[in-house]
Amino acid sequence: MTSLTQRPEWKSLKSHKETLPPLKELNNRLTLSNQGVMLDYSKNSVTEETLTKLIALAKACDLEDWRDKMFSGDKINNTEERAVLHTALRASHGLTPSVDDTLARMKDISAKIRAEGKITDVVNIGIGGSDLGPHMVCESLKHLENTPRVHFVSNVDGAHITQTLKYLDPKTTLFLIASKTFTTQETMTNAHTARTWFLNTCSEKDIPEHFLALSTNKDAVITFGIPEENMFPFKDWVGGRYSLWSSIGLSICLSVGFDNFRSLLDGASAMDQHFKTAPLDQNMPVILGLLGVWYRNFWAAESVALLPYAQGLHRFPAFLQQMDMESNGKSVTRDGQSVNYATGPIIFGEAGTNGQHAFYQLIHQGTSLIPCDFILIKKPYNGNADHHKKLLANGLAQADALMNGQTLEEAGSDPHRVFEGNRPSNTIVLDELSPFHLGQLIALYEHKVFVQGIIWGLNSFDQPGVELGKILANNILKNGATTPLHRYVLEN
Ligand code: G6Q
Repeated sequence: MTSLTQRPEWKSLKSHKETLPPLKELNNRLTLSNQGVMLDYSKNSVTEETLTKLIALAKACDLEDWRDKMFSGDKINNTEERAVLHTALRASHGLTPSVDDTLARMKDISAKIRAEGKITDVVNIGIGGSDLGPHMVCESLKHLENTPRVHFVSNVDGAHITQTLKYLDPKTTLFLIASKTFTTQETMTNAHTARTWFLNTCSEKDIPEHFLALSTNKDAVITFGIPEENMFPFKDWVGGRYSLWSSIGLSICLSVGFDNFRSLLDGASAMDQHFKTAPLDQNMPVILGLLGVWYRNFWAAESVALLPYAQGLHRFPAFLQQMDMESNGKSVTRDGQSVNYATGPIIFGEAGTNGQHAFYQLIHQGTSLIPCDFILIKKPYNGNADHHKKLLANGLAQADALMNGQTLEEAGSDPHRVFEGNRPSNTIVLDELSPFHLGQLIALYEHKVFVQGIIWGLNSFDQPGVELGKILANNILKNGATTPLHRYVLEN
């Protein structure tokens, strides 16, 4: 395989960059849309020619071929020898019988629990992919009718579970032990603590009514004491950070009802269809991904700010941090060769307008180029039109300010008030914060990350970088302190 930086398409982008006029002189009008999700990418340092060259790079990297391999279940996660088929979880009914069966069970149990009203609180115990996705979605859809209440416990810090359980009643609490492997230290520790707390008031025979397992590991679930009929399985081709679409999403069904969960899946499926069928130059995830490569590799941008102007989406940056950084934070290619180019950027963000009063200073006037994604919701979802207008005006204004800046003259000759401008951003607009549009948004970013992984030649579906620390933590637990710092911290 030709090395990425040796490709003529790469070299041509490099020289092309030097010929570009400043962003604020470009007057781009670039938009794409799909079923109520609109991407405005006008405020980017690109011309039609840049986009053509980026598409040529994608073609040279066989993007379409890799995309088709993913959808058809080839084992593209080569280091773990697994297919990558989260898209099959949200495809229309009848495609995969095991998926349909689990979905039917999720529908039944969520309808029953919501109708009976005996369970007031659901506690999802999971971490990483078994926490971030469902947590983010439940927060995003809080404006819908959401009973029972859902809580998420992830950290092994005992404070997390203790503070969560403090005001709960074991008799009306349902625990979801969400773990693909059912061996994760944090989750199993919290699950055992939850069980002990529960048994202080209730008895073993009550466990089936209060503990469900969302997992692939039947033996471990049964050993823990949860009967098989309380287990909601999924397959090994569902990666942790792509698992909210599987039974790991049961907290979502319980919180907002199965119909809304189905609508979330349908939205993601609509974006899958778009990704699969739209020509590359009209394909939202492809364009977003290529713009990311453009800034990361040709403008040396080290980070990307994700700025949702919606309080509901306040966990979206955290969710996407895992999605992007765990997938593409790698420095060897699929075949184990070291890369000589930059790969995944640092993702950070905060719900607008809070971020404006915190770190936007650096984005506007700092010395780093930080491409931004603004996410706006057209329709107020909180019933308060006045607040919503202000929210949207702020988001739009920030993007304008980043691009246009403020000259010394406009700043009244005060150099502290000069904004150089020419700072790029995308604006993604959802018609509403509905489950369908949220599903589309999540899938849009999943595929964006996929596109970038393909260009960089990475396996975006493993996460070996998180293993070493886990092993060392277990060694410390087993062998005790071995360095002065260990002793200082561990020995009282
Ligand atoms: C995600 C990762 C990781 C995983 C957690 C939890 O892609 O694989 O974040 O989700 O480590 O794993 P379990 O679900 O197995 O507990």
